[in-house]
Amino acid sequence: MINDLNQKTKKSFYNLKKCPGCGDLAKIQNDQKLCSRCFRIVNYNDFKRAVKVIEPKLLINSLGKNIRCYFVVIDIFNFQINQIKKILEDIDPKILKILLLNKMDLLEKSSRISKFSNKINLQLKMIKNLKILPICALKGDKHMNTLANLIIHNNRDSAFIGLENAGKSTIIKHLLNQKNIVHNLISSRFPGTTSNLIKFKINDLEIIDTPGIRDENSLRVFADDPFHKWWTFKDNINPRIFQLDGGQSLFFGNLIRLNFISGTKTSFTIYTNPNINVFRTKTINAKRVNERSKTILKWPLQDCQYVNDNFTQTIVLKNNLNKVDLEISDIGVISLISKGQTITINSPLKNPIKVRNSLF
Ligand SMILES: Nc1nc2c(ncn2[C@@H]2O[C@H](COP(=O)(O)OP(=O)(O)OP(=O)(O)O)[C@@H](O)[C@H]2O)c(=O)[nH]1
Ligand SMILES: [Mg+2]
Repeated sequence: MINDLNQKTKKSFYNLKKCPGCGDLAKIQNDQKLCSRCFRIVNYNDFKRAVKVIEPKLLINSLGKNIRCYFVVIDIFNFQINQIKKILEDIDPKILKILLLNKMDLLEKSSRISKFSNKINLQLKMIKNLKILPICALKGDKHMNTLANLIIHNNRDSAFIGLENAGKSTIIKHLLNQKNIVHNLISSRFPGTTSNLIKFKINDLEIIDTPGIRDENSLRVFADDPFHKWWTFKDNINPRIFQLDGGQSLFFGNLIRLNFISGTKTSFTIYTNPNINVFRTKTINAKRVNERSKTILKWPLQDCQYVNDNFTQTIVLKNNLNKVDLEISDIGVISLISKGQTITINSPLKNPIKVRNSLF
């Protein structure tokens, strides 16, 4: 009898339903709108990462045949071009794809926007049915209005896909707010906020938010919890320039170290999170640097005094004087002129850095 009563009370107290914040099937208290995970993100800025890892191809297949347009969202300072190319290639070539270059507000000069989108267009010219649109979801700008018009004008059911934290949910929230559509969708600075598909209707068109694709080269996964709040930021990224000679190293906090092994004096232009401390030292002193800079190096790994030397990636650049970018997931981009230099990178991952033709 008591057991029966307990079960009845439990049943009426909790209901298993799809959380409108993250899309997860979760136990939600009857007097609450969100699951406990979303509630904690919204109210306490406290986060538990979803454990599911999503394969891009499986995600695209799971969206069904009704989708006639894919919005592929990227954070302009946090993507690797080959990874995006691969996602775009996984989509049926006959279907329209719109690449949304999000977080344009982080560029220090708005005049650079068209240069950036033209260059990315050139690098993705082999992808059929692709359009490119720079946007800033957070501030909403004329490009966001173009996006809203595009959705209505296209008259196609659409899905937003992309890496974790690229801004998919922020974009959809903005579109829903613009149309005065009531919703409880959440976005946050933590990667993996959305954990399942969430469907909305805008003017009878279906719009789907999806969980982010996890980046296999993500360096942020190694950061200790208290430092996650430093990872996203709302300031412009002002490039930091370092002139390096062979035999010098650059630390990015205590997470990675770039060593300039050989080559002529080179200018390294670094586009990275303003919270990341970048500093230079002689490579031979690199291991001792923690003695001098204990406080600088206590980020973003609490108990690690200097960059872990477990893995060393070696990059030998071509001697063709082209401008190239080193893409470093979760850290940003380093631009330099390719003059046959040899560079090594120490980090907790085997091969975290990829080289592309420069977008800057
Ligand atoms: N500076 C800037 N930040 C943005 C912009 N759009 C989104 N963000 C921030 O990026 C972070 C991630 O946004 P979300 O919308 O949750 O990203 P998501 O792609 O839905 O992430 P997942 O659900 O994890 O896949 C949040 O801190 C947003 O405030 C933008 O245009 N500019
Ligand atoms: Mg999301």
